Amino acid sequence: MTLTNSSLQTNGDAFPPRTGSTDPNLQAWVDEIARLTEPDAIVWCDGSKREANELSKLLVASGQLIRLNPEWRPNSFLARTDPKDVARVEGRTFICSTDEADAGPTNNWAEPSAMRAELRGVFAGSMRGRTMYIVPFSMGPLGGPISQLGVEITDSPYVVLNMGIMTRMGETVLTMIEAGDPWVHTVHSVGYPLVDASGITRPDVEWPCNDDKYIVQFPDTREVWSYGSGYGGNALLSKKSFALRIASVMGRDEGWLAEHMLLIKLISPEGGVFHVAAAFPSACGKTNLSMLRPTIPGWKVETIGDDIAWLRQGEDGRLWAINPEAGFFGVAPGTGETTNPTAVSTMWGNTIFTNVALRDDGDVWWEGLTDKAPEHLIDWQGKDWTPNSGRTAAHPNSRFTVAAAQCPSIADDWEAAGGVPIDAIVFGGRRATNVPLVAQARSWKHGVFMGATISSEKTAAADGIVGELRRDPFAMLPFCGYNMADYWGHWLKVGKELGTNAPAIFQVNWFRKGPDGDFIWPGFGENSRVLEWMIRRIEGTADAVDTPIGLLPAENGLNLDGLDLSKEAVDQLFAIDQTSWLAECDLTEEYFDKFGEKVPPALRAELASVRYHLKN
Ligand code: OXD
Ligand code: MN
Repeated sequence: MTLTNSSLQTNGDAFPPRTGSTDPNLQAWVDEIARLTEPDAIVWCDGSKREANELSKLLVASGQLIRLNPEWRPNSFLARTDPKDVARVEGRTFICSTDEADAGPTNNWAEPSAMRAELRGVFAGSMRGRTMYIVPFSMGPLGGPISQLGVEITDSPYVVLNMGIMTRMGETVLTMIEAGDPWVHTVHSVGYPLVDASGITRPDVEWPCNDDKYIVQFPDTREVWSYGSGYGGNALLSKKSFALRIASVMGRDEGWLAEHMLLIKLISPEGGVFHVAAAFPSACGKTNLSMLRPTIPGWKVETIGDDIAWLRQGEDGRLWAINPEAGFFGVAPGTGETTNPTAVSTMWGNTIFTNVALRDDGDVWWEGLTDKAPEHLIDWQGKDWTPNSGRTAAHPNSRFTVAAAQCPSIADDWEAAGGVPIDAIVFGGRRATNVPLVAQARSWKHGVFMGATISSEKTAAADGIVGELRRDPFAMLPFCGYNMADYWGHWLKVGKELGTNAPAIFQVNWFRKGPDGDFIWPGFGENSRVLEWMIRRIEGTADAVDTPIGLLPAENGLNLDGLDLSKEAVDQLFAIDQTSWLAECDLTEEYFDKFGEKVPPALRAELASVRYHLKN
């Protein structure tokens, strides 16, 4: 069965309420979790609009959601979290592979049976006084060849509402599971039971959570258990937990790739269509790039995904990709009328905002939405705020959850079941020094080396020594479900399979600074110039110069027409300083050494080649 609609939501009371499943495994699992967590009630979610409306009404009545003024923002809501539950908790995120070596030095590992015992302890009775929701979902278009199914059990109606936007959620998925499709098990509890073991009740709070948090992946059994947080990637288990951590392991075992990448379609002035997948660490403007408005005439960018891509070799031998998600869970601050007007239009309604500020007219605001802040707001913690308050009105990690289908730049075929063919893969970091605006990899292996060495300079003393490199290989550091060095090996293997069908690989850096400490490159819509160069390289119409670190645009190769950028500035954007690059190579060697024997020899060879060319 192939259905390609992003939303399974139907208007009416389309499905009679379920009391269970005919799939014995699913039913047994639900029974087991219910016995452990002792909820008051169990609801099987059908994904209908009626269900979403009822849940939002329930949350508004309990004070856990604020309905925004429907004149400005129809069917939209604001949630304010506990100040201790505002982001993903990497320190409490575990990869519980049977063998510790499979988690690798970049993940927290815990022995699976010991962790299961610990989880049984915290989950025991954790849903007392609450309703347990069974949320069936599909990652990717229903029935598509790259798609996968999952079920999340949660005691958070806020999570159910978000999952209804972020995934294809509902009854159809249950029928697919009952027809025998495989699925991933995920369990979530906010860890705030309303009744204790002796039967004493307590009232609910605006944002139930627990100081003790666990985000646990069991890659060998394809399971996720999350406890204590109701926030974002900690609680919407389809996203980082399934679509990256568990899916990366599925990809390793089955020969495909689950990546922290946006997906865009580029249309050239001649009508050529190209697809680009790009990996950037968190907070590097991924959503902005996925909705880019080119400044160069004749070019068009259409959105397919803003955060995650699943890539698999197609029957034609090329690499095809889908966005497994159905919505955006974007960072609000910095998303504004000038920086990303497309994202702002996407959120016209049907949006859940979390930890942004509330305007007096019942709409929302955050830093960067408009140049001028309103005179008065209620901040993300529910306190009065004015521009003189000396603190931000929205939390820096405040979010919007909105359906991708509402995005004005969404590509017509963004839900194509088989995905789109990938022409280029881009790796981006946030580097003040060394890394040029754009470089093309000489080969797939060189591209894997570029991905493995993505990094940013530490900027705050709290991060460590200022200027030291924070590594974020493939932008997957917190999201790779297995040993990072094995993951590099898997990428090399996929490249070998693709052979001459492999997409071109590029590295970009929008964040290089000049001697005055300012960013040299204007960024945003001007990044289209860099995309144009990549496409011209793929078409074979742009020249490049071979340098020790990759292929750079030839003199006048990058389209800078109409851009106020001096010759010195352009030179600084592409400067390769031998001394600092050799020093960086030493740091890369130290970094590789952390992974010991597992580092693929091909990557050590790439490092040796960069060093050799720098010296010769
Ligand atoms: C995200 C992240 O929330 O990468 O997407 O942190
Ligand atoms: Mn992300």
